[in-house]
Amino acid sequence: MKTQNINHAFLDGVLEGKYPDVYYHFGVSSDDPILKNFKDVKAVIMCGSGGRIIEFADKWSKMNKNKKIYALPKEERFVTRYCAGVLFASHGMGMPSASICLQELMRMIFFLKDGNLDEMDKVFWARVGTSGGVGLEGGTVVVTTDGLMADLKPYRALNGGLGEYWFDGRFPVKIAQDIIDANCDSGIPIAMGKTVAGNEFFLEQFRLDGAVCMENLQSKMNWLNWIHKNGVRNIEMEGAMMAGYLNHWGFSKFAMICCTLLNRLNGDQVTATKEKLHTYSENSGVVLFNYLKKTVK
Ligand code: R2B
Ligand code: URA
Repeated sequence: MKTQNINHAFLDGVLEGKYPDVYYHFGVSSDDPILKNFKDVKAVIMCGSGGRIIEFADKWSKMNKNKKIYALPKEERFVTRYCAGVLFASHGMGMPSASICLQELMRMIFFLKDGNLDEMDKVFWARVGTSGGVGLEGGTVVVTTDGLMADLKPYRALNGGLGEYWFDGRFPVKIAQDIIDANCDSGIPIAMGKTVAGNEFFLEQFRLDGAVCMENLQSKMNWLNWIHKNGVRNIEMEGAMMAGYLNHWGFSKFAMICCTLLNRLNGDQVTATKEKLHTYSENSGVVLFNYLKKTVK
């Protein structure tokens, strides 16, 4: 791994057996025997919805000779499945929720790989999700190159002195390109580009259809045109944090694959039919699995 901002002060004691690590939101601790089955994990796949995680794990099991699917018992926060080297976990909506999921999963990977940096770095991370397209019609899949906040700066969080920690929002471009290459025959429209993570579906995505609306058509279009001009191709709610935290530890293999549900240059409401929305979200799953089957053996 390139950098090593790993929280050794806490995590080394877990490896030394001084105390277990409690992955509270997943309902397990590092000393739970179920985790022994996850040791061979090669990829961690996250998406917003728990139902989708169950579908992904079923699909992956079918692609791998019906290998056994393990479930973590607590599902009121995140739904988790493990099958054939892949850990699937839902993260809910938005960075506050997804950051809890990601932090506990990073700690879990550290424990599962005994803190071995080379083994940890072999793990591939992905978020698969939905998004609003910027200049792209619904159904296009965007593979992200940079995860930015609505001001086109990377993810930040307040520090103890109430200044800010800044994180690196870049996604490894080689992985993004490999994902696109693995899908050149899929027939699915795919684009590569920057992605904005809004801290809100309505306000920080500058919609005019929220219960609370602070924008007008002109300020919304100014923002959309500005981000488009700067290479942003879609808007979602987690990617800037995800890249920031994975870069912080120095992971080198991660990606975000999001289908677009609408073109935000043409409106705010998600009006596609249920069938269309299903196809759109299937698209991002197909793009992921075409890559996984080539890389996770
Ligand atoms: C995409 O879709 C969700 C909001 O509808 C959010 O989690 C995201 O990033
Ligand atoms: N998810 C988002 O966060 N924004 C959209 O416009 C669509 C899906």
